[in-house]
Amino acid sequence: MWQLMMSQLAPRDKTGAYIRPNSSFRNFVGKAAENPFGPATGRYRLFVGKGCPWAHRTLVTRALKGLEDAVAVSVAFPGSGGMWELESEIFSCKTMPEIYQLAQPGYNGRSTVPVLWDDVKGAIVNNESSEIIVMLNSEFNEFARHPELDLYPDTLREKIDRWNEKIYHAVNNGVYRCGFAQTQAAYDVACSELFAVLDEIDRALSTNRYLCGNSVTLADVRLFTTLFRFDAVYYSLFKCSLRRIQDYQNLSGYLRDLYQLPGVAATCDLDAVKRDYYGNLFPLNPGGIVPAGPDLANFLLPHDR
Ligand SMILES: N[C@@H](CCC(=O)N[C@@H](CS)C(=O)NCC(=O)O)C(=O)O
Repeated sequence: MWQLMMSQLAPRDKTGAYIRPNSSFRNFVGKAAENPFGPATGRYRLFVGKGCPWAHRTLVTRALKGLEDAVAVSVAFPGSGGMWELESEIFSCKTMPEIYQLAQPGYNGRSTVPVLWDDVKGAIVNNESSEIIVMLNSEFNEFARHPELDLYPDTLREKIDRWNEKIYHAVNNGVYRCGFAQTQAAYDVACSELFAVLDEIDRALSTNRYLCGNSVTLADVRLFTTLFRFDAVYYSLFKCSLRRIQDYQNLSGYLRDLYQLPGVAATCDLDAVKRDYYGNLFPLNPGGIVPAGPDLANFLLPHDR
């Protein structure tokens, strides 16, 4: 029964390792004359879930760039039947699957968040967080309160991309590879890769304030949303339990440093994170009981970075 439930929750390969499905809407907002998705204020919105680390990346980038007035947000929460339900009905839709059907009738992939949505065309621009944050960084500068902040500068791109590739596989998706592993062997591989890369990052952070030097980049944004959930959720629910982020000399302060950047804390909702994970991944936590700790005040301690 557990195998059956897990296979519905998490696609796997023949070794029992989790495989994340590809995102299917991959358009870009941009100024080119032939691009139907031109930059504008008040035209685009993000559909997000507060618990979701991928959606959280888009909220952090929107906050750091100061795009709160330019790009709207619609919040979804996990409803019955494992689908995202919208906090308030919009375009006559109550759920994310309905939003996907509105954009593409007959769509039969997964209805994930985040989604970058075009209110004018009634279309999904993109549902891949790593691409949405690149657009939010560079294509909305005329409407941003912090256009000068470049989270993906040309000079650092190679370095950022290198970290991103490593961190996506071992950490961002790595925690899911631990939690959704369906054999001991698949879990063992994912867990040792996860902690090898966390150890490597901790070493790099002993000489650098951020992953790529003294300024925050998209590599930090992408890592942050996984670290924020780590001790509260992944450590226990996903069995990522060799070490906590709090136990790392540099990663612990680095996490607090990012949390304390202007605008970031407002995007963080640990109660929603815990409720979403512990309450909705039935095969991993059948009773749905949400643990009490850890204390959110930890994030406000001095970061000493
Ligand atoms: N590749 C996507 C992944 C997004 C994703 O997996 N979102 C999860 C929530 S954390 C989701 O909406 N899952 C619903 C489902 O798979 O049906 C991205 O990074 O944007």
